[in-house]
Amino acid sequence: MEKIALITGATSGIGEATALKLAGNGFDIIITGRRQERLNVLKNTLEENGSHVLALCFDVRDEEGVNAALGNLPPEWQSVDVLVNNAGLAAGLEPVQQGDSLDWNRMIDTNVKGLLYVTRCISQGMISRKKGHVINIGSIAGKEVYPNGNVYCATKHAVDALTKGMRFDLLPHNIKVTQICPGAVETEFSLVRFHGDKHRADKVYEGYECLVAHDIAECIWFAVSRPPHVNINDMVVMPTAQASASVFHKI
Ligand code: NDP
Ligand code: 8X3
Repeated sequence: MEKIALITGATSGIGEATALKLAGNGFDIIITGRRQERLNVLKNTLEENGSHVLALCFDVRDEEGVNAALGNLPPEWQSVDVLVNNAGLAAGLEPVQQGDSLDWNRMIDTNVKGLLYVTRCISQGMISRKKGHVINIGSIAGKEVYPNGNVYCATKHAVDALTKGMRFDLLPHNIKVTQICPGAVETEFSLVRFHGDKHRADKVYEGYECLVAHDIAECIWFAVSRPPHVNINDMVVMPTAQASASVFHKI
């Protein structure tokens, strides 16, 4: 087997682009997500290009499901070199006094607890092999707070804190920990945030050149491809036309 990368949330956007990028650079890939049909399509594409692929369909919010899927990997897939904690979402964009607790729970359970469940499972093997690389997909929303971003921003601030915490905990085990924090990337992110309202989602990306998922995949590859003694701690990556979460130069 080549080196192995496990990417959560590979059925769309940044995760899918990262699977393609790492596979193109010789990695065998474990792809995960909840949409089995999309996993099948991506697995076929990667295999046609010569990669070995394991597709695992589970919800990162389900602690038992995560443990069942990742705690019992087939022997040839157990030596995960790179974990990309990418699965995540925003749900809603309302002031906190109008917030929907279903949205809050989805974000907290996915972006924070899901990331923890997956990391605990996969880091065990990295610790016993004394090598590995955990890459957390944070956000500009983990560096600043914007109006109505409340709970999503809180979850990404949590990812920022967890990244720093993991770096301490995994330091004695020779495991790298990196955070990549994108600004606006055109994916299914806004469609999910606005509960399927395509018109509202499209507006987020109008009037300027936003990032695309491949731009972030390239940053992930840069971090992954550094020599063993170099760790990229944190990368904040924005469209040229974006200065902060809510300030854009739109034409
Ligand atoms: P997409 O909506 O395109 O992709 C999200 C991915 O996460 C999908 O593959 C989805 O798979 C997966 N996912 C969501 N919930 C779960 C769950 N409960 N269990 C398992 N998988 C899940 O959005 P992006 O690619 O943009 O988002 C990827 C990451 O990047 C997220 O963490 C997001 O917060 C972050 N980010 C995005 C930015 C942007 O502007 N797009 C900017 C900054 C950060 P499925 O539905 O099949 O389960
Ligand atoms: C996604 C970017 O600005 O919508 O994390 O929070 S933002």
